[in-house]
Amino acid sequence: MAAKPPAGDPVQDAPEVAAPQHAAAGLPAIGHTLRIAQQQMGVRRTALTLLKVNQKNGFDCPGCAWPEGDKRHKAEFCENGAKAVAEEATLRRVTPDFFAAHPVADLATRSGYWLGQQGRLTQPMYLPEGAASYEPVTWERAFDIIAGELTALASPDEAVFYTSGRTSNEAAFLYQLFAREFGTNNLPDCSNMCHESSGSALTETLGVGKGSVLLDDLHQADLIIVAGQNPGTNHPRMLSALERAKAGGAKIISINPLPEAGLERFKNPQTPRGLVGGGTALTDLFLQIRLGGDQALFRALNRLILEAAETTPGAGAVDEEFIREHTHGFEEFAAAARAADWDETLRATGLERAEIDRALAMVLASKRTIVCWAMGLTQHKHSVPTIREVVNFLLLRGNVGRPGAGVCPVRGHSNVQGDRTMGIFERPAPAFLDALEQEFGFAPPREHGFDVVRAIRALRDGQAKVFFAMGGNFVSASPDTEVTEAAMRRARLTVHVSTKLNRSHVVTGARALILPTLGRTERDLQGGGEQFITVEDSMGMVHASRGSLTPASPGLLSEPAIVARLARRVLGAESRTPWEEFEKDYGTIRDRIAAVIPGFDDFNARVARPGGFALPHAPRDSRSFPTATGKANFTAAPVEYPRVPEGRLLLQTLRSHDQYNTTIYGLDDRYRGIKNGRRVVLVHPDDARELGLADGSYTDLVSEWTDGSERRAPGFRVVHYPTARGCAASYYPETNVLVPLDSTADTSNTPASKSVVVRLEQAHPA
Ligand SMILES: Nc1nc2c(c(=O)[nH]1)N[C@H]1C(S)=C(S)[C@@H](COP(=O)(O)OP(=O)(O)OC[C@H]3O[C@@H](n4cnc5c(=O)[nH]c(N)nc54)[C@H](O)[C@@H]3O)O[C@H]1N2
Ligand SMILES: Nc1nc2c(c(=O)[nH]1)N[C@H]1C(S)=C(S)[C@@H](COP(=O)(O)OP(=O)(O)OC[C@H]3O[C@@H](n4cnc5c(=O)[nH]c(N)nc54)[C@H](O)[C@@H]3O)O[C@H]1N2
Ligand SMILES: [Mo]
Repeated sequence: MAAKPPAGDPVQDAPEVAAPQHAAAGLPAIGHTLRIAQQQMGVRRTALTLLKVNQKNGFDCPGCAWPEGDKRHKAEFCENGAKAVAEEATLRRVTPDFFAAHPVADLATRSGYWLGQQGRLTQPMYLPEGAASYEPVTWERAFDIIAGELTALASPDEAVFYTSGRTSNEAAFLYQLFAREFGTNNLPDCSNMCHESSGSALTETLGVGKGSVLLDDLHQADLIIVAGQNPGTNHPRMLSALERAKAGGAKIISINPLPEAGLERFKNPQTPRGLVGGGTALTDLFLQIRLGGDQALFRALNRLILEAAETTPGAGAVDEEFIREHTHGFEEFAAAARAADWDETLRATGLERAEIDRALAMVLASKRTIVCWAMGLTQHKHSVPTIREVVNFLLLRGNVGRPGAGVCPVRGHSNVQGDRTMGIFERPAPAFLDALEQEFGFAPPREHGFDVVRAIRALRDGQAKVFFAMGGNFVSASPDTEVTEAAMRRARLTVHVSTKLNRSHVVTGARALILPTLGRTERDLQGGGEQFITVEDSMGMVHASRGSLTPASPGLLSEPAIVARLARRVLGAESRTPWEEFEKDYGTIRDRIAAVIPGFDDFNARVARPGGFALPHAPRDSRSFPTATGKANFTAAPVEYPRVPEGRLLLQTLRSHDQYNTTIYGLDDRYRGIKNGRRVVLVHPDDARELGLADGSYTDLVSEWTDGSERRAPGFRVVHYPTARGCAASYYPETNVLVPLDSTADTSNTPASKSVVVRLEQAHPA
């Protein structure tokens, strides 16, 4: 029973709508966890597997990148982590017979949900040019095919090597090493679509593109601002940290166009009060901001803080000593902040002055402030200046580099931060390349490579011909689905190292390969014995992860083994890198990581300690800032916010409670009151009335881009919902078709998935 996927395509999208909820987790979360887990794994495997999640001797949850505390619960996972585990540890299998029964043309008509529900991939599969179906292929032959295409390229820069953020440190390090020995920096990754804006803004202002707080800082904070993030769904374990902070007296401000249930109230399933009582109210002040209004809001707060310092000097509204000793650019910033315009602020944010004054009072009362954020801040045209304004806000009161304070970009994929640390980056720092050259004795390419958006353009224009993906689901995760799919179809060869079937396997180049791999939950046995891998969480903690389940199929190879064998086959005798040794014993990879990457000295010894170790972070550890000026930089960008023409709405594309990015677990979004369907658009009742959109009616979403082009996603059920005025929300990836490829954030080039100008067009029956 458990191992059987649904027979037909189950996506009968027929949304049913109830009132949104006002609290997250509690008993229902446990019920949902067990139901989904048992459907995929059966009862025994569910119990065995879930007890290993995030334990010191277990595996790192393949869900989000939220850190584990030092004291762990017996069940250190959440409902959505359990769903992620169940997806991977499922007993369902995709065999060669499955591919024989389903030609690619058939698979291309299936939903992403259906494809994912078929189970784990079991064997390498090959789609020859012009063939209708994938056929089984040996690993040897698969590597021959890839090597043939790669060595036939006119330049190594005609190949693209994508990474999704689940890849281990060991696999990521080998993968970038292989790409660079082959001769290219074309290493786009999911980060380009995710926290790239955070990385860009933080590197420039603080000198380190990562968060500056540890878990204990959250517990010690006086004020935590959560902006553009929905932790109840996407980082549920963060709610425990917020609950603990509240118990210590912290206040919480949430800034969001949507009233997200998880931020309103948390019923901690680990405590009796959370199971049967009312739980803990989390948010003290909810600022229901318009999409893209955050830069204006933080600019206004900065103006008010400066004014408070002037009207009551000596009261410590700004941290003068910190500003003097550790920062650069204050005067220019202060002039820009003092000039903040109230009319513009209120227009951009949709807030009232009194609400901003209430926030100010809480800010001034706090000695230790943390700002947490995720995609609501990173996926706009002006995301980089927005995050820089958040940094200005924290610098003003000295809230960087002291306990209980700092920047906290909350990462998505469980090892997306580690992958970047390992060198998965299309614009590597010269110092990193120097270290690589020194250690491995080859000259790495110095020219910058393609990020995600540039890779799509290169494929579209025929400049890139081979696309290789280490995990992920590139065609569904990327913007402008039609453009991206057409670009992919132009490739000579597309290769995906994957655990599960997805749309990227059926929208292929002339030839295609699927290389099935081990997941986090599985035992990894190599020549040198049982191996473990390492990951880095959102707070820069590095620790080991060990799978314990028998692999889904004997036909799988681990990611490090795949890269090592491919490298040997492609690079041949020319490479002096000991690929074979790396494959046998991952400890030898860690020794090389220690030699190349700062902060990893004694890597093997330190990662053997339960709980792992923290990477150094200069601003956090010593208030030193490795920026161009040697100080923390204030910046003074003009305030921007999206302008929406009459009769249009600004659409954000976000996650439901039942999905992991492009992996759909189910068709419900419980906290938002939506069941049994994903094609919904949430619209404020007053906007809906003005636009003549009855609740329950159906509409097409038509995006309008500045070059006059239009994109359409048909058939969405209108849901009257308490979002901010002028704003709408729909799920990703169904709406990626609406996001123009050229609509990206300045500097970071991240697709602006949270600000799409749309017209809602209803079919009027004749
Ligand atoms: N279960 C589960 N966990 C996940 C994922 C998943 O898909 N499922 N994905 C993982 C990944 S890769 C990532 S990056 C994270 C994503 O984590 P989130 O960033 O929480 O994910 P989104 O669903 O995109 O939600 C964006 C939130 O920001 C708000 N928002 C949108 N625009 C704005 C804005 O302009 N201003 C403000 N202030 N708020 C705004 C939205 O209303 C929403 O609450 O989660 C990770 N964890
Ligand atoms: N419109 C819109 N688009 C977005 C976003 C948005 O908010 N709105 N968010 C963006 C963000 S934040 C991100 S991070 C990207 C996500 O982009 P990706 O990371 O590319 O996409 P995922 O859906 O996480 O990838 C899922 C696939 O990964 C494979 N997989 C799972 N586990 C493993 C493993 O252990 N090893 C290997 N090799 N493969 C594995 C499975 O085959 C699965 O089908 O999407 C981006 N796209
Ligand atoms: Mo992400």
